Amino acid sequence: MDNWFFGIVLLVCLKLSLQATDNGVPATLTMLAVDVELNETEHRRVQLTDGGGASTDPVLLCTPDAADNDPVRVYIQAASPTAPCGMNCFSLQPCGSSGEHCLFYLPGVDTLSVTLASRYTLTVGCTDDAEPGVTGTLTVTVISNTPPVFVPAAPLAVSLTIDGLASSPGAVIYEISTEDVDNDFVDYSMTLSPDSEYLFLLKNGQIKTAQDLRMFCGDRFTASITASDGYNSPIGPFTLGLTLDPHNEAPTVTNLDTTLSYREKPGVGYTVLELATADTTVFDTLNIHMWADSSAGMELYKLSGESGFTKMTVFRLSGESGFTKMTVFRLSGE
Ligand SMILES: [Ca+2]
Ligand SMILES: [Ca+2]
Ligand SMILES: [Ca+2]
Repeated sequence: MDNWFFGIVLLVCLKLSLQATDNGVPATLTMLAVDVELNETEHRRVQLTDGGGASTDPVLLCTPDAADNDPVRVYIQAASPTAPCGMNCFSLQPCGSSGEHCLFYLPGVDTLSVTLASRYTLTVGCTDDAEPGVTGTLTVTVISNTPPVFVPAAPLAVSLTIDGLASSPGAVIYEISTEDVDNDFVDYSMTLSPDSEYLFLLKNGQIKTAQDLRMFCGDRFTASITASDGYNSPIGPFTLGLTLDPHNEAPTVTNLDTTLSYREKPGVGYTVLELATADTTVFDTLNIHMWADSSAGMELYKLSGESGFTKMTVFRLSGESGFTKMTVFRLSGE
């Protein structure tokens, strides 16, 4: 047993002596960068560089003592401050030539916040685990995220006139453009006045017609567009004033509002009112809709005829005298 025990001790000692020798000469640490940058909104494992160098630039060189050539390793000894993203947020990995190491940010460990800590000082070391390690410092500057900007930056209000009678669905009316220095995806949001679905906004910033603008009885839209990179408050609004010239004029019924009375039991089909419609821009048809304050009213009357010859007739006899309020709604379209 004793021989086995001494054998094992001898093997361990031999192995240790092969790994490192304490000859009093430490490994050498050469700092290749002293200040690297990190985006506040970084969500990837990303290599940190000084911003001006190549993306593969190492930050330090750790070389063994030439006298014993013991294997060496690097380590992060400390980070200051320790929160909100301390030394666990960073990792040194071999890269480039022998002994060179790159610094990586590890996402998901903690949260970066320029407000809480805009700069970390990392104490990094190089050692062969025999002699004392040698250390250096590396500063990580956290770069705040910047909101996008509209391109061009001004004006933020543009007026545009288009032919409202000659637009086809899907036509590009305008294109919003933005720039984000952080290369964040910029999301657009649009509100339309009057509130409608005649125009829509694509993710690429194009504003398109959703349908033929002849269906719109009006001469103006105002579109308000904001843009957000998801990290900052939305910018804008950018306002697009869209004038339709020429445009589809809204139709009118010139003999409304009115109150009518007629003799009792006039017979089904009796014309209560011939609607006097007027529209300077009628396309295929002029559609007129009607509804009543009560469902009973809708059972009593109906609209018939086309375009300028629409009339309101008795559809069913109620057998009672009374008052029914009817609302007529005009819609001009194809
Ligand atoms: Ca050594
Ligand atoms: Ca941004
Ligand atoms: Ca019209």
